Amino acid sequence: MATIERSLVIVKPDAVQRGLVGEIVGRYEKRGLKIVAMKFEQVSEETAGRHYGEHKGKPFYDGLVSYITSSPSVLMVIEGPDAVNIVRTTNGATKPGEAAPGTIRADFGVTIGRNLVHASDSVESAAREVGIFFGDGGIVEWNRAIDAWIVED
Ligand code: IDP
Ligand code: MG
Repeated sequence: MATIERSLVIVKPDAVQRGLVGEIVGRYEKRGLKIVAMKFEQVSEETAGRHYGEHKGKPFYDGLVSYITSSPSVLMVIEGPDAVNIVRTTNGATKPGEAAPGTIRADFGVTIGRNLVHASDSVESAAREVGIFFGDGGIVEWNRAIDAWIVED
């Protein structure tokens, strides 16, 4: 059986402003992933700088920080077998124009600068990003009654 992983997911400000929170969160739930943390918050510049530290110095960095801090986001930790890869394939390619139909970024987006969602790109990034947003707690360990119908033993 695949390893259980966690991914830090952000439903970004454009998705919140457009009223797509339910639609987007529902896609992760329906795929079979499990929510273990969730909060609604306007990300500060300091937190955005830590989260997107790998992009500092890139031409799009300032725009990225002002986008992510411009309005509230939904921050989540999502858990499941291969969760890092499964969340990223649910989100689709970074550029909506290159994202496969049926993915969040293809179905709701047209431009890279408003691509609706973030997800960790590796187990190591997930650990770092979960620490940034949920280092003070907020992760709930819980048993989901239908798990046996989603994940085999
Ligand atoms: P990812 O979100 O698919 O992991 P990254 O390359 O890590 O993609 O970039 C982080 C975020 O930075 C993207 O989701 C997007 O919001 C933004 N971004 C990346 N490249 C560009 C760009 O060329 N123009 C504007 N925004 C960009
Ligand atoms: Mg990334």
